[in-house]
Amino acid sequence: SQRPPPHVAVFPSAEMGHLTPLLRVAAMLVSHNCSVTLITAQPPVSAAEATHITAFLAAYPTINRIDLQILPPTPSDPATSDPFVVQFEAIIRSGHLLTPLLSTTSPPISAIFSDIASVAGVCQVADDLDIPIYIVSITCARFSSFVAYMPNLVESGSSITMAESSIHVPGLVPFDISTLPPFFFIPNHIFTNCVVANSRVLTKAKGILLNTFHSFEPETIAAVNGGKVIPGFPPFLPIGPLKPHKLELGDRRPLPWLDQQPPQSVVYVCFGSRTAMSRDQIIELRNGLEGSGKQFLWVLKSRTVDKEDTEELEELLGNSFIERTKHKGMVVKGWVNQEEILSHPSIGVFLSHGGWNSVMEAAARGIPMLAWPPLGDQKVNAGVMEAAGLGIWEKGWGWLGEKTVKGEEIAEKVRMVMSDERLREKARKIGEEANKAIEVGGSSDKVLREIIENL
Ligand code: BUP
Repeated sequence: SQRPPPHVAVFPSAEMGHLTPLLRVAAMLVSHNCSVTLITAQPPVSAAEATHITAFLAAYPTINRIDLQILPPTPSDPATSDPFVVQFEAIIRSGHLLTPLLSTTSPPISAIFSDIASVAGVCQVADDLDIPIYIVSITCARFSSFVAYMPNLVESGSSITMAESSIHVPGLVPFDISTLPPFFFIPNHIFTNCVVANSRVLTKAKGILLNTFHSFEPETIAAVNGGKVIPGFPPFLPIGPLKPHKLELGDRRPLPWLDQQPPQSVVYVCFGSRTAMSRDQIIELRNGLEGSGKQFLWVLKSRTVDKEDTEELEELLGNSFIERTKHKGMVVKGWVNQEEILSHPSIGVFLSHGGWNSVMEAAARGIPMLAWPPLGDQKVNAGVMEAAGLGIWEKGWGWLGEKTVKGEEIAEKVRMVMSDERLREKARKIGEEANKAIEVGGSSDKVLREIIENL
């Protein structure tokens, strides 16, 4: 007799960089005939999260929805004013509220797929319901391994000691401390506390799904799965690059403009959904893009949360720049469909913050990158991206925001990366490997099928 299809509860935490891969995993489960319930933490921080959840559920009408009203934030922590960090902490604290919501569904939930950022809050739910928990990591295998090893590194107060210039994790190339997020070294930082709480429960998972593919990070995946990092640790399950879900969201104006540009002629500039650049750096980047002489498409953000990002382009860039460069470049504020843009033949290079979704989206299309990481896992991501051969990370620029990088330097680097034919060829090959991995019978496809069979 045929088994009923598995019913998977998928639970994203906060931020577009987390919501996006979790929604993609949900869509992949649906395409493999699973029943899916999407748990949404309410209220979300950004307008982008709210619109994407609504549009996603409309596009996938078979997906069931459960809203989790999260507990109020803890009284403001002086260590952070970042609303996304406040949300991560509140979601973890609210995780146990899921047990009654998930115990009454029909058919019963057969597994939870939890965002790595909220797993400390939901692992108890999996125990209560006696179902397996899978974790979806939103970063590269290398940073995921570091996080997995963190309980061995932290002192009381959850911070890492900065005793040496690099940190050794068994089985892996050492981590230079300058590449790790500075908040890892601050005692009792609210976000580090969350990361450590999550990392302490990772061993409860059946496996850790990763938006990467085997040939992009072969050594790290082999080290973890060979038990060299943490003996007996749940397997890393590389299933990426995650396939885009079908959502027609975002400003469509760049597309007709891109249609008019020659192949591989445009620098696409986007620093992710939550990186606000200082006024000074915006002006230098503006000068750098103009000075490079290349065509550019720039998605500009000046605030962390999109709802507050209300300054007009003219205010930020000046009228004369917009007038002068109107045939050379396009600047937009607000959400674009990045996947669609990266798929356009006119894109030559992606100047990016190195958010892991962005790296995988570039890899899937063989687009060379120039990385300039502002925070979190992004320096480690940039290092992985560069080591794989997909692009360049200009380490001398430091964390984006740490100092103001001059326009001339940016212009020079952009010209250099745009004219690097060897890099372009290498990136093209990576694109081929990425697509092979997700084809039927490819490494990522096989891993995904196995996960679903085991549900
Ligand atoms: Br901005 C922007 N359109 O306008 P990352 C982003 N994206 O489609 P982040 C758009 O959001 P973290 C836009 O394609 C990617 O899938 C983009 O994720 C998409 O960076 C996602 O690249 C952004 O991981 O997240 O948002 O900074 O802080 O978690 O790295």
